[in-house]
Amino acid sequence: MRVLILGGDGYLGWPTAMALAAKGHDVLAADNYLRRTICLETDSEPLLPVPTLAERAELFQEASGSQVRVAVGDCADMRFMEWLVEEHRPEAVIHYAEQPSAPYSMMGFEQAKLTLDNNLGTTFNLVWAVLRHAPDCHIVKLGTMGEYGTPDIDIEEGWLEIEHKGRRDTFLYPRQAASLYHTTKIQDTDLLWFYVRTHGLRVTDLMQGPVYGLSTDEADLHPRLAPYFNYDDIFGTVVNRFLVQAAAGVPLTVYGKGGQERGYLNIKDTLQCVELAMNSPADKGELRIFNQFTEQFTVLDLAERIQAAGRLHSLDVAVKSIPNPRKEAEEHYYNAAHSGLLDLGLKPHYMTEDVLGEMLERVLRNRDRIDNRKILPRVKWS
Ligand code: USQ
Repeated sequence: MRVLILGGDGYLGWPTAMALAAKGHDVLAADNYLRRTICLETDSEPLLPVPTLAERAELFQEASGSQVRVAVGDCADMRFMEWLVEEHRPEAVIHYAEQPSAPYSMMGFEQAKLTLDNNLGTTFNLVWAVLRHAPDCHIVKLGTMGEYGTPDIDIEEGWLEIEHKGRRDTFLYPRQAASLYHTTKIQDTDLLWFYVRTHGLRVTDLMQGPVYGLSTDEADLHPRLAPYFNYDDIFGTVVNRFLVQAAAGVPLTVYGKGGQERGYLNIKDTLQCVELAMNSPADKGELRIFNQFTEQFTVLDLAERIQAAGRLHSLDVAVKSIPNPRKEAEEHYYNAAHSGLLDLGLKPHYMTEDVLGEMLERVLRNRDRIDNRKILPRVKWS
């Protein structure tokens, strides 16, 4: 398939590009290096240095014999987006090109505005570029479980049937996010749903939970092909942060009571899910929604698991509750459906002690790169 990956330099974008190219797809990966820019601005550089897209593509070709074509530009600029779609005529677009950090989006006006303009601008441009130049193309959009928030009822996969005054209808599941970033994802879904209804687009919206991991089949081919592994408070997701904290001998930073429950997945499963969605496209005029995670944990569950993985390496890992910089429920009901991707054939990589132990070993080998100043939260929600 001809596949266009927007946000092809990111934590998930680059591993996806390699995985699809290795399977024989014709992959073009586009990115404007926004994450690199924000990492520099906020002093949030990743644990392992990340070569440029052109260097990564060259390294990958040498290591695997497969090719990823790369393009550097801004998808929020319609001229660039139209060029990408006209040039590549994709059969599938994987859309990761968003500012993905909840804390960054809550820093202040400038950061909130950038997040809003970038995320909605890119999705809007993609809709129009596809309508004009590749109307049959399947858009696979990365959404987030955070769109649903933490309601006191079961979370369904995207849709909810409502009975009201004796009549029934089906609507998008109610969404109420806890950051401006997550709110832009809700708005993305609404935009896509509008153009699916009115213009017959075919879209899959993947509601993904927090991802962990730095090993994929292709990333493991060469140390410099590793994903963008952040452990700071802006871009680091909680499991990756805790592993680095364990390696650094710093107490794990549990925000508040630690009862915040989410659905998590291994980066290897992100790659599987995207490919499964791509290989069985949504119909024209269909917005298909999957909840993309494999296991639910509270923050305290995660801390305990990482303590146990630490013991494998003779590390005495401490856990410390610190005041929660976010506004979020710290104890709540959470039960989210997630059978759609399993039905398509997803074979989960679960968070076993061995998986965490291997990650910790890799982090320990790079322990001298850890900058302890990046660990404590710097952004408060208000
Ligand atoms: N947390 C801690 N301690 C930490 C870091 C986080 O207790 O040191 C807590 C947070 O308060 C939150 C949970 O762990 O309750 C998850 O936080 P996170 O930073 O791993 O994830 P989040 O900010 O929600 O965002 C990440 C990605 C985002 C993606 C989202 C999926 O950055 O792009 O959309 O995970 S979800 O959380 O399901 O919305």
